[in-house]
Amino acid sequence: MKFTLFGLPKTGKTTLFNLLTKSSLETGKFAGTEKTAHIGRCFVEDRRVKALSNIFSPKKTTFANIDFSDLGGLAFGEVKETELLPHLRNSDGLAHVVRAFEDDEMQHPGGINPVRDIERMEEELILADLLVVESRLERLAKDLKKMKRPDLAKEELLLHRCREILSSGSPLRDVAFSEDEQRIIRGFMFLSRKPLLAVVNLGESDTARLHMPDVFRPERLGNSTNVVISTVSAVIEEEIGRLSEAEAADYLKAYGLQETALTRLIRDSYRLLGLISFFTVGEDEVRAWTIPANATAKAAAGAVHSDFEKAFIRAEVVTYDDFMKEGSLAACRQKGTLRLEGKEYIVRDGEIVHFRSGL
Ligand SMILES: Nc1nc2c(ncn2[C@@H]2O[C@H](COP(=O)(O)OP(=O)(O)OP(=O)(O)O)[C@@H](O)[C@H]2O)c(=O)[nH]1
Ligand SMILES: [Mg+2]
Repeated sequence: MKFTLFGLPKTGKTTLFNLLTKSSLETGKFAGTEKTAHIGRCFVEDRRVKALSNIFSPKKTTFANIDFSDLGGLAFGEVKETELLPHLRNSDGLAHVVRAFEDDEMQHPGGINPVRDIERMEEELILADLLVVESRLERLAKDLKKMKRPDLAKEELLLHRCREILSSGSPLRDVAFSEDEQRIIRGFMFLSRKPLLAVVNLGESDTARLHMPDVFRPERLGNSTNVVISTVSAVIEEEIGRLSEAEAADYLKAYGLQETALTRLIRDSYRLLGLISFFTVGEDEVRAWTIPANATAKAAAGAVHSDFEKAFIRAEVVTYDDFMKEGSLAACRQKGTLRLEGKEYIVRDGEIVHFRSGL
């Protein structure tokens, strides 16, 4: 699963990328914006995995992960034609990094105005998709003159519908397409159909607004669940990152926070992609696995190993909270909180699962 960080120049994309993926790419006020992309892996902080690891003392503890890529800054008007477009198209979700911090040494086009920037970037995504639709429709019209292929006619009809939506200024994100239509649509990798995370990068003294991301939600984005606004201050996160674990915990406590904005941001991206975690535990490894919400136990087994999916017999399942109450799988089995489930069972976030297979 991959998220792409993109946005106007000098909004803090690379700073955030470094924090998310523990990388050390160069950032700076005066560095030129390079038209390049970097990719890195981000581990999904999860206190539950840490707690399980404390109980099992396994040889290895593995967190879930999401990949992030960091693109060079894009000016308004550039998105539809940038050489970085394939990176945007190839990602599962888009993370638009929006500048809300002031800095006299770095100009921001039109002055700092995050709501306007989110809105304008949305227009850019819509426009980029509209151009794809137009050019495909032209091609289809030519082909359909030569031969009457029903599949092409169907595609044309569908693209006419997309054109209408996009030209009215709406994204494709929340449009309900049939399964058949979705198959056709998928190939176009439309930007305005991807889940959107607007990451508002706040100045270090702007901590009050860290708690109110929705003040940055433009009205025209409505209340789509496929758009999440997340606030962070990259500079504060950099400071926290320099502290020891104990100091960081004190810092959070002093501000009455449960977790850092960065941790929340990672969780927001996970949620936006419709992903959940389940855990496998043991002396060898405690591990979080990523599956789509609503995945069956059989599919979850497949995430661990394709052979488990094929030879699936049953899954033993217990919720994280029930497990923590008893402290061991044996005790949960005795209490009856460890359940036996079949292959159609829908695995829920935070469940500890043990697969029984015919291997
Ligand atoms: N004051 C302040 N400065 C920040 C913040 N986030 C980033 N910066 C600074 O802004 C400058 C640019 O940051 P980058 O992370 O390189 O920005 P970018 O969006 O990757 O820039 P381009 O790739 O050139 O578009 C650096 O000097 C950062 O330290 C912030 O939250 N507050
Ligand atoms: Mg950068």
